[in-house]
Amino acid sequence: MNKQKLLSDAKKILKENWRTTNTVPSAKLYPHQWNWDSGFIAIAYSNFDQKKGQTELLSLFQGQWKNGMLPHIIFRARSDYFPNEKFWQSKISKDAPELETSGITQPPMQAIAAWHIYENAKNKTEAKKFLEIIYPKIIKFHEFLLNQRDPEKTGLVTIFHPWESGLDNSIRWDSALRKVKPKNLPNYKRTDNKKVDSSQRPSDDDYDKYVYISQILKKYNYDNKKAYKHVPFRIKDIIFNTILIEANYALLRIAKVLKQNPKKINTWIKKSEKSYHKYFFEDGFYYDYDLISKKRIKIKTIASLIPLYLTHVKNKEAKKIFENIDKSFSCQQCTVHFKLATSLNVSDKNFNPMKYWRGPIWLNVNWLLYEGLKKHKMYYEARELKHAMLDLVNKSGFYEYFNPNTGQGIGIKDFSWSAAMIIDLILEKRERF
Ligand code: 2M8
Repeated sequence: MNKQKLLSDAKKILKENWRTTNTVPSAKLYPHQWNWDSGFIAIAYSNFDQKKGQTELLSLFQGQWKNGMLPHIIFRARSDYFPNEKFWQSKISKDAPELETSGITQPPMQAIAAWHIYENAKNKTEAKKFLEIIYPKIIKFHEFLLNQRDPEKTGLVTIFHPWESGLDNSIRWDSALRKVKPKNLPNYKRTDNKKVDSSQRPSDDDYDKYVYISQILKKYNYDNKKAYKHVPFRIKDIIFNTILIEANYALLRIAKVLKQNPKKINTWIKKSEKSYHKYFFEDGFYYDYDLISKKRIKIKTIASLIPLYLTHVKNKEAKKIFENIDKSFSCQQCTVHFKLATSLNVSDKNFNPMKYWRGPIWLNVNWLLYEGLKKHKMYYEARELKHAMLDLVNKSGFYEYFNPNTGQGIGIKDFSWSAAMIIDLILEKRERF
């Protein structure tokens, strides 16, 4: 494998997807700024372009709402993407910012990315200035999440929409969505399924439900308190909350650099960690918790593996979680054995190697597992996973997701976070093998 060529191809993709202050996930399919994508992308920049990394993250906060929410999309350009700014109508909320945004959020990668920027910075003075600006904004976002999005007062965030999970049509949401019965839907036209083979994208039924849940949030002008009882999708999501806890650990490190009082952050971490096991753990596995049915969603998906990324999980427990990748996630019958975690356990009857978050391999979540393996000192396994990711992209290109049976790249090509993860894997200085 020619790593230098892979690296320069990856950088070229980020360069082509750069738009003045931020990077779009894909020029064709996702031509705006996305919340957690910008986090992964900023991590890549932290390795070779400190300034761009800082700008990427700061530009995201231009879309921050007055109540602290960081929206999942900031609309900066005209495009035919659906749902667009006219659909979201963010201005119906008293908290909306000047920029046009969506009305929901996504997993909070920003503190983690900001810490990568500081850690990798050539110019530490600049990086510290950047931390000074971004720290209160991130605190405000986490405050929003832990105050307004945790009415159950558990220390764990409740997501209101499958899009907030980032794993939109994951099979984890099927049982909750089955009970959602859309009515009075507005006329809308999907464009995503014209740009990518429609059989790979979420179904029209899924989209009706996504639109319907958004309509309910709009009905209450995005007032979380008022919408809470009416929104038909309320989930304690493992991936979202795992990222939040680790983001709070990153905030602690930032607070130390800035000599800020860490008391509030410590309290958040303690509370979240206390509830984590209680809500998510059953029969040796981690599952999301559905607040409406009051049950865990007992399907083994990539989400069950993500606790590996947690600092507070013991090394022994992390080992057990990782063994499951080998047992049920990486594809045993595949023509190419990539040993990467699939988005759904391969023996599930609904496993589909081609359909969006219902089977294919995604690089961002595998990168989280890779970071988790290092945290828990499983360096050999981490190295294997890293090489599998590099190998896959080297053979198949910078696609959005990959068929685990063949390694074929699917979804959109020249996808920013796939390029970003490869850049970080090649350039990271954190490797301690
Ligand atoms: C996908 O989600 C968007 C909606 O937010 C879509 O399908 O239109 C997801 O993979 C999500 O995690 C990601 O942030 C977004 C942009 O890459 O695309």
